[in-house]
Amino acid sequence: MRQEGHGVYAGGMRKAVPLLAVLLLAAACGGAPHSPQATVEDAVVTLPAVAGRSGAAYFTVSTNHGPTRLTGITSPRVGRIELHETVEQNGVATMRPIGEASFSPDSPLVFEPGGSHAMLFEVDPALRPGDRLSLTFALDPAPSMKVEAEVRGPGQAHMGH
Ligand SMILES: [Cu+2]
Repeated sequence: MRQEGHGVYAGGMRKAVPLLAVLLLAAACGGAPHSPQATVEDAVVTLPAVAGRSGAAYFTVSTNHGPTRLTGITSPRVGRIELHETVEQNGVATMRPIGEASFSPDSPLVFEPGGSHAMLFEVDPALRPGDRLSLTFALDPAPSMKVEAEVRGPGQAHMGH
């Protein structure tokens, strides 16, 4: 990022995503030659099968720099989001909340059906398949990442919910 571009860049970003703009500027101007930066890909949200039940989110997070932790996810249209892992007990797959999830440049974090996933509670009932849902990933030490997840119907199975 070139020095003379900063003012224009910050002004353009301020209306839409002020926090992200600040973080990006901090990353660009902080002086660290290799600032941690995470990337969220393939973010998909499946809606609750029945209104009022939980939905789920799946995604892949990678980083360019050292051990990184995903410490939470928030969305303006979801009341509460938990990180869950799926474990097999006595031959039955069950899930349990985890406070955070770790990954590294060699080993991206993959949340997928049947494995680890994010559970969405109190999902905005106005959300429809084909919509986009804003998710903000809280990361450490990489700056937070905001993505627009693809919203799908409940058919894309999430076993056990
Ligand atoms: Cu779950």
